[in-house]
Amino acid sequence: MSDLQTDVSTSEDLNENSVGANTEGAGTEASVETESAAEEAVPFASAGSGSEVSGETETDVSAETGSKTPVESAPVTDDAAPAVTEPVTEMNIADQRARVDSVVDSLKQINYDDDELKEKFGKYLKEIERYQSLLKLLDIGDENLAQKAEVFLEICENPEFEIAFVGTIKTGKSTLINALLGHNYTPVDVTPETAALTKFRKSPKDYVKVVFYDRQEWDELTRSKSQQADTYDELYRRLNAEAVVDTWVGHEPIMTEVENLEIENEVAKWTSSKMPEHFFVKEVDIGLSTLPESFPEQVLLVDTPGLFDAVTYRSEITKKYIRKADAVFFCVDVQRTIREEHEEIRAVFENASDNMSKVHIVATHWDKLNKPIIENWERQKKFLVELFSGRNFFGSMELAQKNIMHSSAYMYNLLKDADDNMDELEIFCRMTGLTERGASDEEIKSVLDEIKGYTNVDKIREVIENELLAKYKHLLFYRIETVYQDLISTYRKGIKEKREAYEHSNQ
Ligand SMILES: Nc1nc2c(ncn2[C@@H]2O[C@H](COP(=O)(O)OP(=O)(O)O)[C@@H](O)[C@H]2O)c(=O)[nH]1
Ligand SMILES: [Mg+2]
Repeated sequence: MSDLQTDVSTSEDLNENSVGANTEGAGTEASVETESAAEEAVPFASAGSGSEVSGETETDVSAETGSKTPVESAPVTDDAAPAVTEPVTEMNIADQRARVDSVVDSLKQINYDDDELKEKFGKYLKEIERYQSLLKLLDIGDENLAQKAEVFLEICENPEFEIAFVGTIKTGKSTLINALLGHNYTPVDVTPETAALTKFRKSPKDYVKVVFYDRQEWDELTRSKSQQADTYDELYRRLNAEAVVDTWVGHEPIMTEVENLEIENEVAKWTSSKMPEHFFVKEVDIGLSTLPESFPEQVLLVDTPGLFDAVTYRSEITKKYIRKADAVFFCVDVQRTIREEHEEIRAVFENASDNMSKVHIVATHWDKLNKPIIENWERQKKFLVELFSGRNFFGSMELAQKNIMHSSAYMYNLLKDADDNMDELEIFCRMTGLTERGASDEEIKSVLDEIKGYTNVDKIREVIENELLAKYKHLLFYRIETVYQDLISTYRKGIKEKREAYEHSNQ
């Protein structure tokens, strides 16, 4: 991995006494476990109000375009279809067709509690069925079509709006999510071996649900281990994980209702690299009763495992996930970005080509810059804006300027228990010139609000509230629409090719 960033101070330049120099591993110590912290936290207090959301929905549904698909243009020719042009065997065709049929069948089973969604999907379903019958008449089928139908099905089954936090391991994704949620629900500073997707959602009751790999996924994962997976292998041996592989691989998901303040312990039970179980956990789903009423239940905040895992299958899960996320907060270390990250960021933008503004780049560990407040963030931001304003990224300086943000979730969390963290806060204040050397606790306390503003966490929460939560239905429908249109155009293409082949053979 090569450091592309040369513009700002490296960690060696940092003052020995700087906060950054001694925070590595300090996250867990700083974790907030007291009741008062949970009470104090007001996560997403002003999340998009219900009325706003339904307002969005109305306009959005009227933007319906699915029904305009000109089915008439498709040739409902006679049944006797000649041999298929693609190199697909008859078995294959039957197979694909059965898959798409089962997609359509499953679509019919879905119970939507939202009338508008129901109506919209009802229309889509009819359209897809029409195409399906055409395909049957014309004897058409291919892998591509089946895949697209499955993508569509997946979204229909789970019309959820997912906000993914992604990045290299230890860039502070978990710390940031905890800060945004106002409490430490997941352990930070986990080793790279802990590699489960963690999803947070609003729920009437607090719960932790653990999902395990199935046998096929597990076999693929094991096969995908790269040469660098020594640490993984060693830990696997040390924890004697092989002894429990048959217990957990393919195990039914385990759902446990817990007290809100017990969530972190429950999650650690399954994801801590001290336990053999963590190897087999694919996903952790956390329900939070503490999110405000206005936080839509269909919106998920998702903490993803590090992107560059020696177990390729695990990074692949993350990458796939990012590509389908509705919004992405890509966390990079404020001091350096690496080439692999750039490539992944580019891939994120490729997938967001319909709406680049759904992507945010968060430069974490802002407090570790030598002079974060005074000058280095401005310089670093300029560097990042130039790097990511090009065609493959934000596409404009304005959007890059707006969507590249810094954060210091670690400092933000320290502030919640300021009394217990005066020493570290004093170092930060001195380093940044907020207070003089030897400042009293009172003086330090007088600048805590200022520091909170600098950590930028409230700003990031505001962005989530105003740009995502308030508009999620609109954005979600848009995605469904896009996938649907893609599926329909694949149907049409298949039919067109068939017609051409048919006409050709009749000439
Ligand atoms: N100084 C500082 N440390 C941070 C910051 N964010 C996270 N950390 C620390 O970086 C380490 C990794 O953080 P974590 O959230 O587990 O990273 P993840 O692997 O991306 O989820 C922990 O020790 C955190 O306390 C930050 O903004 N500033
Ligand atoms: Mg993490």
